[in-house]
Amino acid sequence: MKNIIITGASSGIGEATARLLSTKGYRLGLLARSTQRLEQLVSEFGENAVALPCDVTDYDAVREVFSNFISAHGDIDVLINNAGLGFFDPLVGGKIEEWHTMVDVNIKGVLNCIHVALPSLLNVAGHIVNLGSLASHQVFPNSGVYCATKHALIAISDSLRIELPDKLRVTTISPGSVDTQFIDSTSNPNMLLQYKEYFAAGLRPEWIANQIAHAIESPAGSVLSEIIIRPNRASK
Ligand code: NJP
Repeated sequence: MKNIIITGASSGIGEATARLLSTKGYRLGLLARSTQRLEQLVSEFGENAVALPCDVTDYDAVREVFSNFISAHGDIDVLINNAGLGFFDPLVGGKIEEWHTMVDVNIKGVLNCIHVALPSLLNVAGHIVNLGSLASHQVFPNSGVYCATKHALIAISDSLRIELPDKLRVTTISPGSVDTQFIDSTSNPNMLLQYKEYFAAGLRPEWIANQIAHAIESPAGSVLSEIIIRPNRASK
């Protein structure tokens, strides 16, 4: 049975991925800060899912939940770095706390999980799936810092792939807008008004989950290094 840790499993893309993978017989470690929500999902999925309540920005906490998981269940076969957030705002007048939070969660949080999981992943020639974005490839207005954090994920994914060929598989999934709670973090009311419907009319989280499962289940001698999935409309 493959062991898969999904960060940001309490809602949106992470939850949809957990739902799909739980039907496929994997053992899941579900990581997020919302302990209660994780417990609900675990009780729904049954004995092959465990809750890993944790903030990805807290390195010691990440180390503790990962090492507990490995002690109980063995090495990590797949790490899905999905936890992330974005605050929409123009750079002028942007809130420094929000900029710092995006860097802390989207970059440092991912690095914390990779640093802790890498030795275990390398024991089993495992797989890292990083949740990038169209904003990993393109810069959009009102989301400059978010775009910077998602550009960083491409560099992190590529450097893992370059340094560890045939020891690790690395996939970056880059979606356009997806209908999740993601946009609700935005504190600027004008931005919320501008983007709310736009995200609601975007991709379904289940469609991203399908691509993640497809990447994980691709033949071991191959790697889907980059998957870009866009809403089929003029603006993304
Ligand atoms: O968003 P949402 P998505 N420590 O808000 C968790 C990327 N993406 O599913 O801690 C640990 O439903 C949070 O859990 P909790 C996006 O950048 C999205 O859309 O309990 N976990 C929740 O489970 C992100 O990387 C769109 O609050 C933390 C999850 O993260 C990924 O997709 C487009 C945490 C967020 O779930 C999933 O986002 C795109 C922390 N410190 C890329 N902070 C889109 N939706 O349009 C947050 O291109 N979480």
